[in-house]
Amino acid sequence: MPAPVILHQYDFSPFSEKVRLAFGLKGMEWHAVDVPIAMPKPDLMPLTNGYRRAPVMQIGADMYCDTLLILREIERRQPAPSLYPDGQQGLAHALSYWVERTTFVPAAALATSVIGDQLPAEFIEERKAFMNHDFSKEASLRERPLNLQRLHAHLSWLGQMLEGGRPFLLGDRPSAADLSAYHTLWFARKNGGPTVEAALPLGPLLRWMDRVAALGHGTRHDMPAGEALAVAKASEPDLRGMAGDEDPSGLRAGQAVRVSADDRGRDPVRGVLVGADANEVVIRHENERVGAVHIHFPRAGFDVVAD
Ligand SMILES: N[C@@H](CCC(=O)N[C@@H](CS)C(=O)NCC(=O)O)C(=O)O
Repeated sequence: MPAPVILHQYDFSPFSEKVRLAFGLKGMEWHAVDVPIAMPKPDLMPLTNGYRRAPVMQIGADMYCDTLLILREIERRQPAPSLYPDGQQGLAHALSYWVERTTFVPAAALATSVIGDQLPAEFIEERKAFMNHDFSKEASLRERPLNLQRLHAHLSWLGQMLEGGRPFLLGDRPSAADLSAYHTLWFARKNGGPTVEAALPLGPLLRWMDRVAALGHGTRHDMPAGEALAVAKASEPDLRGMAGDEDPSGLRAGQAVRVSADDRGRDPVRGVLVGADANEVVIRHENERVGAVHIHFPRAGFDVVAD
């Protein structure tokens, strides 16, 4: 029996919404393990050796970090319907990378300009350290004019892509680019309500947002964290061949390395390099709660150095 697809996620998380929609696009069955919205995350750490961001996809003893790679792996395991229709994988990746890096923080801060005072004080403090950003209501209100400015050009570019009645950003079919552009706006609207909706130039995007939302979330089952740990412990990492010598800086399989995100939360994840190519870096980690696991990162957005 194939190992279940498990997403370590929380419902409030916009990047998790992107993956939930990818399951919807593909009509997949998956299991949700609820992780806390801030550290500590004691049932995730044994699986990821320190990578704490949401979401993480687990299949057996393989952990896929970062939604860029998670979507690529979902596509590899279930190719149809495609997240990269008409051979547009490169374009979809590039658009996703641009749109998330430009819209995530301003969109989140617009939401917290409305709901910032409903979030636990510890969450606000934790995110200050983790993201170097103050998401308190007070600071978010003060920054609201700037955050509206920061989104303006990017949202107008999305509108231009949809001109002439094009249903999705890359054409007639939804792609990873749509999910990446959608989830930060979903978060801003859902939490910012009418105040944020009225302030953002969303008019040309509303029907497109409805189409993306209609993809749904596939078939979700909730799973306790302990069960996910047991699945990892009972599984062997996937040994599908990845080149051990394709790192452009000369790192080689078998070497101890540290992998860090190059934007927020740069705490390194340590392990032994299993393989690396232009798109992916895989390290091995062993822990008594889960045995041996492989932790996969996308190449883009992560730095890998010898430990
Ligand atoms: N580039 C990452 C970004 C993930 C991210 O920043 N996720 C947010 C939640 S939506 C997060 O992890 N925040 C800190 C946390 O949950 O501990 C991805 O595509 O997965």
